[in-house]
Amino acid sequence: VFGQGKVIKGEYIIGFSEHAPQAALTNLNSLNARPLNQKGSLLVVSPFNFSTTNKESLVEDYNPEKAKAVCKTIKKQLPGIAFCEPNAVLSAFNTPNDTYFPKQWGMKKIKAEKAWDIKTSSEVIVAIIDTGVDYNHPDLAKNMWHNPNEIPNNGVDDDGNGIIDDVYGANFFAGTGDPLDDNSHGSHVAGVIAGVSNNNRGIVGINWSGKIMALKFLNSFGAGSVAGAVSAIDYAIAKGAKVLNCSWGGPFPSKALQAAITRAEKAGVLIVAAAGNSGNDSDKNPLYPAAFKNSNIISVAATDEDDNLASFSNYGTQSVDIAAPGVNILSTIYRGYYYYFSGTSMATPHVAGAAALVWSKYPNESYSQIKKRILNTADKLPTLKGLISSEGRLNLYKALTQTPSVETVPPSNVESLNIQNMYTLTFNDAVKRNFYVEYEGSGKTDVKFLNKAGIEKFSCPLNFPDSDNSLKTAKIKIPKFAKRMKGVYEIALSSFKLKVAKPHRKRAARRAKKIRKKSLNNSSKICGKITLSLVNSF
Ligand SMILES: [Ca+2]
Ligand SMILES: [Ca+2]
Ligand SMILES: [Ca+2]
Repeated sequence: VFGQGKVIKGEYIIGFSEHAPQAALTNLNSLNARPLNQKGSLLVVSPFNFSTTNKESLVEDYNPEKAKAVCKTIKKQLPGIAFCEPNAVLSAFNTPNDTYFPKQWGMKKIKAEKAWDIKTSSEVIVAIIDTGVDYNHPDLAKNMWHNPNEIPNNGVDDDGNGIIDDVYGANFFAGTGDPLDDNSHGSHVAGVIAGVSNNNRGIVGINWSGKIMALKFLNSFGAGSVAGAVSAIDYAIAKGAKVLNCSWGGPFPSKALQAAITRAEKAGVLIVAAAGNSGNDSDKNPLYPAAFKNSNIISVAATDEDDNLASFSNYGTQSVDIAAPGVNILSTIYRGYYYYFSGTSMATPHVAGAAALVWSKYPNESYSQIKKRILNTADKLPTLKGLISSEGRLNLYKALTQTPSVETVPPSNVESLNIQNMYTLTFNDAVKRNFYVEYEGSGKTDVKFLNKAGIEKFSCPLNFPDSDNSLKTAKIKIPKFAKRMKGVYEIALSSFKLKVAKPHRKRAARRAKKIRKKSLNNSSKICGKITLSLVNSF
């Protein structure tokens, strides 16, 4: 019972592995259920008086025995159930702190000023899934996202998504289109990500201008449910958000929540999640969504002004990725005010804001490339050694300017990867994929896909159009039939030419020799830097 948290009384979430059979849909009414979501193969419903109210009296301790019994009853009436679980309670991870400091120390710590010499604005939509956002705040209003197909305040659901007048986002706690913050937590997060800057007032956000989508599912006490979080995540995906800030969580390993995270993963969306404020090892006492294994999650711990892990911050070499400033952070709160908050909730938007700024600089990259840029350029700190996987604290300037080498973090489904011309890829599933090559220099090549026996299955042309010194990304134009392939493949770059501006080093020459030896067509000179990365389609 312990460690599984609290649940909403009488509410259950049911998932179907296939589209819900008609019989099940008919039975929804008799169970007093409503569809929560219908995406792809998953239909989630919440039977038994689904309620958007969330008073303390409606919450109870999770009781596995009771849940098991209720789910057994539900399964009898609904065929085709993949899972059944209680609608678990999720909570904001903040620790309000009443000590004032004269400045935003966190921005200095992550080298934001140097980063702002290069880039200050982002076009990437960041969804703040939280207590809402004070969209009237003078330091936030200008940076709010606007739903392009919804006419404000006309009482009509213009874009036909089931929510009336959802202009800045939506409210999945009250079931309306108005995500106005009634707590401050979400507004504080919003200010760190994209507080309006250079306007002679208040604070500066990591993005001086940006697009904040406000999705409220936590109530005025900072509490909400999995059902609300799932709706918010699906809204964000549907409306084109690329980064989701999740400064909340809970101990219940919800399948419905993870399914929503997986839908985001498939849509190429990055989730930045707070590790939690219990001061625990999250590897042993996981909090979700931060501790889910999905490749699109960055889990964030909090550090203080002296680069120590905050006393309240969770850690974990398996489940926590990076640290960011999270103690005495000054930002916007509701009703137009400012205040200092502490928590992994405050560290998380530093990373989400960084992701938006970096992604705006490299708009053709995948979430995994952006994640890699952020994690691999973090400042390694002795205070974080052995505590979190990157052992580092966010460095915005380095994330924006440095390109991490590919050897350190190969894409998860690539079996082996080296900066030569041969790559072995294992595709265990038939998911649609795109391929990108990173390169310096310019030239042309053919990318050949070989099967295990070394027989060429197909070949794709690849152009490297630029000739300056910076790292570029080129998409490999893969024939349609090959986008959903299964099995083990080798990839070869043949007829490969690359002009390199820098003088050749010994290593590059050695590498070139090796590549020539292995190449299918060794007529060309090979040098320069080539990395291949595999990403899911988006
Ligand atoms: Ca609408
Ligand atoms: Ca409208
Ligand atoms: Ca300002």
